[in-house]
Amino acid sequence: MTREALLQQLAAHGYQGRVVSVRRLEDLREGLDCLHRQGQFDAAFYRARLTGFTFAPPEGMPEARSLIIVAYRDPPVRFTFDWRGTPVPVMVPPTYLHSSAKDRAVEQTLGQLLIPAGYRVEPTRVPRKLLAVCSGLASYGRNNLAYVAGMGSFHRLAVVCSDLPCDEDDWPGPRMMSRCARCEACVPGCPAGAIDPDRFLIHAERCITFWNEEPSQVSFPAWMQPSWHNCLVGCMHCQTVCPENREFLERVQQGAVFSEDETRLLLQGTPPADLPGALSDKLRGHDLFDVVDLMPRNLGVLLQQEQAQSA
Ligand code: B12
Ligand code: SF4
Ligand code: SF4
Repeated sequence: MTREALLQQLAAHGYQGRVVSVRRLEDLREGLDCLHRQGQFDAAFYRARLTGFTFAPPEGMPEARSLIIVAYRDPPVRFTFDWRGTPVPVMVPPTYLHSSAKDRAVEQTLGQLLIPAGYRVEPTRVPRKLLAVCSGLASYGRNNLAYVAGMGSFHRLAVVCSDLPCDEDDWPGPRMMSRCARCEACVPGCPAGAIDPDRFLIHAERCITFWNEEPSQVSFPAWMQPSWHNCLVGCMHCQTVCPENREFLERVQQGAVFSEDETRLLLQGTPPADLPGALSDKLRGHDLFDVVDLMPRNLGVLLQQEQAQSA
């Protein structure tokens, strides 16, 4: 199996991918370390979100030769929560729902292609955007998201290590989308001011996502205006204003509808074990079970906004 043959087979499954040498793990480490040494990261953000990467081959695969990065389409999902007589649409952005199962499907496809040829694959935890961009699979938007041709930013990235040989690779390095040279829409599009016109790196500690992914006992900071919230978890402002995503914006999947009684139970923070069976099944089926504990805060602020607007 050659790299070219593998990428062709991935394309037949609707995936886009790149294969680079495992030595690139060092480049990825240096990419982050360099910014850290320059003091570009908020200390609490760095500790919480950027210290869990692995920049060595997986323990079970010391002979790893390559990193394989794959992008697959992943649309946003619109749920409906009935509240005070009104059906309120609530978005969940790409990458959150069924992500483990979808990543496993990528790993299985890679296994089916590589194992018969005598190679192995193992998942690994690396900075995925940096790898996608530096390998030439994606480009950075000014909003710091990775954009893939034909997918915009509405995709998810999966990475595995393999012993598939890859001594020579393409590594164009970090680059920004050409459209961003003549556009700044995401700068005012981010209500939190996380996208700084004077530096490329966003201020992650101001990103709404950084806060609404935190456990429910963490309150939103006082400077964060309730009207800025727009998703059950995560945020889509800088992706929806982006002209590069225009053709993908309508490709929204319909999620479940939650009745007024179900919405009330979720807002009240009912412990998952005490939820009625039908509601638990609905949440599990839509992969929302893991965000149930965030709902009193995250859904609460969205429904309050809806009410304030309709008053
Ligand atoms: C930490 C993290 C966050 C943090 C910090 C985000 C950030 N921009 O760093 C928080 C919680 C805020 C966050 C938010 C979001 N995230 Co996030 N996040 C991650 C995580 C775990 C690591 C990202 C990382 O390495 N950050 C560190 C920074 C330094 O890396 P970087 O952004 O690539 O920065 C590089 C460039 O800036 C470059 N660089 C520096 N200077 C310059 C100058 C120029 C000109 C150029 C071109 C480049 C360049 O160097 C930096 C690296 O050294 C990854 C998962 C993973 N394993 O990779 C998901 C991930 C990146 N996030 C993802 C998503 C979807 C989001 C959100 C859109 C969530 C949402 N849907 O609501 C928001 C978007 C926020 C934003 N505008 O970036 C996706 C990416 C999807 C995509 N299309 O890019 C990932 C891959 C996770 C996933 N579930 O698939 N996230
Ligand atoms: S995800 Fe939201 S808060 Fe974060 S940078 Fe984009 S618009 Fe700003
Ligand atoms: S909104 Fe404009 S500047 Fe921002 S990422 Fe999209 S194209 Fe680039």
